[in-house]
Amino acid sequence: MKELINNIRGRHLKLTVLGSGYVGLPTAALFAKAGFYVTAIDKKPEVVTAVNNGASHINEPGLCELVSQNVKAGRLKAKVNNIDALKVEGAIIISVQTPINENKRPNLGFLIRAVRNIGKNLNKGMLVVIGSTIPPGTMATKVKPILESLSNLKADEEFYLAYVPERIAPGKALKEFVESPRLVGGIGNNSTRVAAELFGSVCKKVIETNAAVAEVAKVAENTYRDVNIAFANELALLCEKIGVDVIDVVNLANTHPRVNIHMPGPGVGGPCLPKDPYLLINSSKKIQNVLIKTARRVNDYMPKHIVELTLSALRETGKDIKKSKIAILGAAYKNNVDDSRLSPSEKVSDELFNLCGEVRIFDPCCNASFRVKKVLTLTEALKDADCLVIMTDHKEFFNLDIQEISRLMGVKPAIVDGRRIMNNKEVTKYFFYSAVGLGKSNN
Ligand code: SAJ
Repeated sequence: MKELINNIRGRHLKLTVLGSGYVGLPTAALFAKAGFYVTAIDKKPEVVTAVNNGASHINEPGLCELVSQNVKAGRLKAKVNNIDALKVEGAIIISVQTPINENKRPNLGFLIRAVRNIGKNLNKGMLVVIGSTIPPGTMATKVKPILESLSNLKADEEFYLAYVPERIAPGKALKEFVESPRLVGGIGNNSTRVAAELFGSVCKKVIETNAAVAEVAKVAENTYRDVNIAFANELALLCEKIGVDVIDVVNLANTHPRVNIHMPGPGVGGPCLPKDPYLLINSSKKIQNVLIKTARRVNDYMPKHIVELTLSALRETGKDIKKSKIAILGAAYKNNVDDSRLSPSEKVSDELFNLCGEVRIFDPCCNASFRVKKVLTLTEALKDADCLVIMTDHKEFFNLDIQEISRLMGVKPAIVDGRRIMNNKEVTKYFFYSAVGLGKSNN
């Protein structure tokens, strides 16, 4: 253990990061920046080629520069995933995807395959870190026994094993990797110590715990956010019926020192929040998990609500739905990212595509267009459109020129604001305006 810690302190430790995606590549690049010799492994040859050419396949602020600098300095290289690439020494951080299947059950196939391959090549004194989000209990019941039985080595004594969940949000990955306190949960005290030493060389603050607690804490964080957003969304639906604006309500309620209601919106997307609550509840079949499941249902309903608001806006403005032209702003699952994974915009685009005459989508950050027509400018999106549907709050969509938009759109234009980025008073002068949580006042 002393030798491993000295190797970390002296930056002699060889580090491998398995999975070079949204989390793995920033991880590899930041450890290389801290002075380690890092090999990033990925199953996609094009990702490996890009990294070895000093580029990043992910659009993350600062990442391309960081990859380029460290490849040039000889501290970062990439390899295609195969059994030879996994014959590693030093430490390995596993950052592969852990999705859910159609039945909302965790699919740990990628992780277990990786753990098996590492187990077959594990050497005495190595550190194995799991960074992927996992269902509670996975370290003790799956990862540890697989590694021990395939290597014939004892965890926490002959090799070290820790769960160190990531906490980075796309768009702020590099900053959050360094600045967010990092949970380090070893399978035993030695493993916690060694992993804390490694992550402490890049992260400003590490919090030592054990693997079992870290597993639950990680999925609890994302489930808390999902449940909070579901509450905001349900409040929004209520405010529409009551006749008040949910934004006023949330802002006022949040002046209470112990209240922090999140923002309602057109649904919850991305690679984590729609999935992680299921990783948490799948860990026990004995409990009904009514709250967490209901929150998921509320958030999953929101894209449907946006479609209903759109259809009702078209009716109110006297349009024939089947002939109507719709302009959708935003394909990304959240603001200022190019990521469309599980984006609520996909569900809205698909439904409107089935119901309306023509649907176009414009997103200055993200290439996805789902089943609908992608346009490259706002003007193209708006031309003669009957309804503008705002799905993502990219900075480019703030301060739109309302008069110019109304001039470009068809007669009696409508706006459905899923992100509450429009100024209610100004927009209603030119448009039929409806928005998530905006109740029409009776007084
Ligand atoms: N959203 C709302 N209202 C809000 C906040 C978010 O509707 O008030 C929506 C967003 O528009 C988006 C979805 O929720 O569609 C998820 O966005 P997000 O910003 O909450 O989260 P992610 O998926 O980008 O990143 C989350 C983060 N977790 C928490 O904030 C607790 C991040 O720190 C994690 O590292 C990441 O999940 C992960 O990988 O687990």
